[in-house]
Amino acid sequence: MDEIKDSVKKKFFNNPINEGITRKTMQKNPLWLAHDHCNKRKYNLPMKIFAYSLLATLASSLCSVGATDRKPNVLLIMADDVGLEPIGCYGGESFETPQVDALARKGMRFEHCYSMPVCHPSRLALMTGRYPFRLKTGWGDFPKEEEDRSIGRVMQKAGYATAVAGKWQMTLLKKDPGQPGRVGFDKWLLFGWHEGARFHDPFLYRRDKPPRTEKGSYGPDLYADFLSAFMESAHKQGKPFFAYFPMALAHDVTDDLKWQVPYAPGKDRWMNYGEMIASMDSTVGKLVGTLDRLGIRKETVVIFTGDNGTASRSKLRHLGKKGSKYEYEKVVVARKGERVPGGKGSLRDTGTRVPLIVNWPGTVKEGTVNQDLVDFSDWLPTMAELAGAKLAPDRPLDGQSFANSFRGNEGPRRTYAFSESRGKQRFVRDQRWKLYASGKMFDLRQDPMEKKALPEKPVAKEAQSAKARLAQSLEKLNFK
Ligand SMILES: [Ca+2]
Repeated sequence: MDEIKDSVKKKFFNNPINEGITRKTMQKNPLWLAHDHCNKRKYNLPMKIFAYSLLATLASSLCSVGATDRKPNVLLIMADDVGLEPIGCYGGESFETPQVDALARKGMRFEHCYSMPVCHPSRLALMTGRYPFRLKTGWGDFPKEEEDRSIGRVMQKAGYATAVAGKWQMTLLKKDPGQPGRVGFDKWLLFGWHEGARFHDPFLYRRDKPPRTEKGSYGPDLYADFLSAFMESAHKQGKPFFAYFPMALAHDVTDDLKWQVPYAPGKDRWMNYGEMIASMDSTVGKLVGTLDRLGIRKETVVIFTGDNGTASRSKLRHLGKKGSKYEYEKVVVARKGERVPGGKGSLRDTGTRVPLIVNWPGTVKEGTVNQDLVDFSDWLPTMAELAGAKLAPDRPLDGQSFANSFRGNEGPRRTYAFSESRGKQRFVRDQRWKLYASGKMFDLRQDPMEKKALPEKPVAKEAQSAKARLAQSLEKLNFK
């Protein structure tokens, strides 16, 4: 007993929190004696005070371990073909996006997140933490050697329950239906790429079940319900979760099927872009509602982004075999007083500048706007940092975690963001200047639509030094 008391005392006095309390001061305390109810022995009060203090110290240190070291849940929502223009909190005026705006109002909105200009390469970068040109993979492939090191596997190895729903587009699932499992997802509900409908009567793949058409169902409802059920089940099991939601919305219907996928019920056409944005927004609200209901907002990081810029047109109707196969609507969206045509596919801002909102009540400061640079190779290292996962040291990543940016911590920040198109066009940029691998440079503050490149040797000193710096970044990327 005395030995235990001695070791407890030692711990107590060694704890910096109890600095200033000495054995002497305790002994001199007149309230020395008190009754110990457990042992029915006479104990001194200072001893009791010290025992309580010790308990409090232990409890507080346990609480702080819980608060700082607990792995947060992550809900990563990536809308399809949604740039800045359709989103209200980014100045969008054509549509209402109250659910996404609420995430920004209660969280942080980034002004400078850059994706690849189209779906597949953005997903490659997100899954691997590397730029697509390094992966030497064809359109629609995912390199085998990256499977075990992908974002899903990183989270899974860190003890997370993992699930994905919506659009996969890493491979053709009809040829390789088990691939989502190999890249680290425990569960999935995914529409086949060029294999069937994604919205009404969707054709869907699940783990361990043959794919099937869900007659009478609306895909986005099924994807959201699936992820809601997954989050609830992981929460009940006491496991942190990684719910990855590459949405079907607001990309138009798939375009290369020999038959016509169903129109929206009661309509003689598919949903138009505005209807898809409204559905996208309410689907986001549905998932956030699940987190509210479970009471786990403070332990869940909700992230909203887009995989590339707004599409320039959206399919409305099937026209049969004669003439043009489809009727399209042109997508032009009002933002900050201007009418902006969708720029998906282009390396301009309208193709690559995407929304990024991080909402984490109690950790991310409410209503903040962040000017740090983020690009699509940053997802994997950011998730790894949140999960406390160690990445293999032999693995060179292009990405770097931006967790410090939303946690409000000091630490290194990106000095440039990178994007590439399917051809050989590539750029590096910062918040103001953009340099293409071709040598063309733009001042985006003056010329956001890149109408006129700066002279080869820019006149302003600031532009000259920006060009030298960005050229060095391009050089370091070492294209081969
Ligand atoms: Ca897309």
